[in-house]
Amino acid sequence: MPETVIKPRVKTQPKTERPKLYKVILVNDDFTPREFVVTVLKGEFKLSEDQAHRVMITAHTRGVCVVAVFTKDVAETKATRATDAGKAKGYPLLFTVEPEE
Ligand code: NFA
Repeated sequence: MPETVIKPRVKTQPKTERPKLYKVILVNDDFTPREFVVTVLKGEFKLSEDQAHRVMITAHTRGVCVVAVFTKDVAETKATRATDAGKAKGYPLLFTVEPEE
């Protein structure tokens, strides 16, 4: 009687493409009012009052703070809109974008 040959089933991992993520960074300055920074963080990044205040204070004391990560397009759009909100009021408020490691 011929022996039974068991064929190993090798599972191939389905490849899921993950988009690169980009950090939006809040940069401190000496002129933009704290409350305005909080308002922009809540409006543009949908942070709660609490989260927005923490991010603002972190940037204020350390110089910069990561606000959130997004795909490239979304990060750039939000950083630009948030920076423009400050510009419209004559503030030097700045949000930058950098790739995540
Ligand atoms: N440093 C600003 C102030 O004391 C507040 C601020 C925080 C501005 C974070 C920009 C970013 N009014």
